[in-house]
Amino acid sequence: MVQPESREGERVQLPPGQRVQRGWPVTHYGPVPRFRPERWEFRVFGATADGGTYRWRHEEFSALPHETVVADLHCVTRFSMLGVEWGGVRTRTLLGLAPPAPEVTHVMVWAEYGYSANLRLADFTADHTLFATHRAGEPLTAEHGFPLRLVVPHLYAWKGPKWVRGVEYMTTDRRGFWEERGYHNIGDPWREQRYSYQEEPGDGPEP
Ligand SMILES: Nc1nc2c(c(=O)[nH]1)N[C@H]1C(S)=C(S)[C@@H](COP(=O)(O)O)O[C@H]1N2
Ligand SMILES: [Mo]
Repeated sequence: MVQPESREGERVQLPPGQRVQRGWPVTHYGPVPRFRPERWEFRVFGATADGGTYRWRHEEFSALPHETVVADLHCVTRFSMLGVEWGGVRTRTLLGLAPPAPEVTHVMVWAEYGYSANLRLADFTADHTLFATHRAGEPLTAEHGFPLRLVVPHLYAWKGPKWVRGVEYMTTDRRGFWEERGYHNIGDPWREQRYSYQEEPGDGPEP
């Protein structure tokens, strides 16, 4: 295997225009929310198969099957972190517990203060996509998204809301927070899909 920090490794593992970041910077818009366990709930709503809304309190969510995923993180501001170990609940697990209606094509992932990110259903349900509660075996810190953040390793990291509170199943696409503010609707770092002006027909919702 190629050493991750060698030049060769960077060429192989880094999407175009990215560089490796050592340490773990904090990147987000707005303040860090305070976690209030008695008020916290995780909600799956919108076009569910049975039309109902699913809710988990914090202790219920914490009891869901826990898995580990090792993945890279690519921020659109051009830094990447390689080989981050995340622990949490895979989106596939959640999908099994809260099945979407057959017409669902996209999801909106919602976080505290109304932050949101839209994803194609296939990106949301990718094998390595998970709701992370831990990093390298330790609970997330407040500024990194405690108690819960979404990790979508194959897309730019703005597609993974920190302080996530719910998922909306959608039957059409709709732009999320950064997608409304000039960022690419899909956000694939390997194709360098950074900005909305790069979108091609079919990449985003009809204007
Ligand atoms: N709620 C929320 N989640 C967010 C953001 C944000 O502004 N708000 N920024 C995203 C961006 S652009 C990045 S690069 C990652 C950064 O995660 P980190 O601060 O843990 O490194 O969080 C993502 N999740
Ligand atoms: Mo980012």
